[in-house]
Amino acid sequence: MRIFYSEDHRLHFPQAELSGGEFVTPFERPSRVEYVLNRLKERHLTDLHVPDAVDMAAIGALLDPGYLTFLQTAWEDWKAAGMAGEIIAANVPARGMHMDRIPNNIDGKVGYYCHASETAMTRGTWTAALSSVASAQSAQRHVAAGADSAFALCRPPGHHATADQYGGYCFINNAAVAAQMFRTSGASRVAILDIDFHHGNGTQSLFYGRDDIMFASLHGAPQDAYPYYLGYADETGVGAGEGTNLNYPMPPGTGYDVWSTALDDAIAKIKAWGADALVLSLGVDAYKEDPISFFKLESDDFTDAGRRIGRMKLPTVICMEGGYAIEAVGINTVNVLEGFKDA
Ligand code: Q9C
Ligand code: ZN
Repeated sequence: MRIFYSEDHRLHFPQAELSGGEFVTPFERPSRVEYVLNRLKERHLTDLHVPDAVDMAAIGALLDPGYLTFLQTAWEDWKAAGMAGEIIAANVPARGMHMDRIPNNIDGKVGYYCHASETAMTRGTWTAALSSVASAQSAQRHVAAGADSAFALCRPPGHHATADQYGGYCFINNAAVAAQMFRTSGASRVAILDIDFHHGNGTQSLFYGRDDIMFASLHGAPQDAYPYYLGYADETGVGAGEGTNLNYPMPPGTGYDVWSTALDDAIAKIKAWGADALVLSLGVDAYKEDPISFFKLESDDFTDAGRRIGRMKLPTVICMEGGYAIEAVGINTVNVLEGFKDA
């Protein structure tokens, strides 16, 4: 399996994440990737490739141009305004306020384009986010050209990012861009399966009204887990997209029995719908030791999950999302890839 990966992810490493009322070292940190790379090497998965140059047009086809300009210029504007620290949203347009008027002031702009203030931006965030989506794009092109699968070792992750908002450690929705590129390269029906612990609110929102891209997500129930305000089971799509959004929210303490039943249901529905390509949003934060999540998957369960997904026998792009029990992130991620390959 070809693996796409860029060192430029290192350029995104804010000093701080707002967590529990204090600033901590971000859970989403560069060393996560080191653990995955080391484990890939241990398991002789060494077909590593630097991604091709980013295809901005393919990103612009899906995301808001004003948002992309904002991401590109935010650091410069923030510094020009005399801000001493990293970019952190301190205000957002809340209930009863204008949702569609973009402030000129950078502090106002940041809140307009952000939905969760735990996520800081720093000097290299834009370059890192572009390198991450470039890996997803190269993986998609490789699969569209005939490979069974490819792994994009994306960092920063993407599934919480919408057309015009960052948050949840995500800036550009890598999996969504890959799915849209599958449509452009000839697939009629593309499914995105999201097994990250957190609901993929960004991916859901991007395709909610569309019948050509199905989204299925297994995640911590929004009553109990970030992103809190989306991810309920009754969110099934709208208009033409009705029936092509599948949410499997699950409560604290959920283990592999219940989780794998949801996975099998999602897989059966994707197959029945007739997907001809798959994008897997691969977070491994459903692991029992994850510091910010509450499912109880064991490392071996990830191998089994990979096998079940591999049995779909669909051309598949696998995009890295979350996973914060850093010592185990490599093992769990590679377990999914190995299960997938051996299916
Ligand atoms: N005190 C992904 O897994 N909330 N994003 C963190 C920590 C945000 C997770 C709370 C979690 C975002 C890609
Ligand atoms: Zn997650």
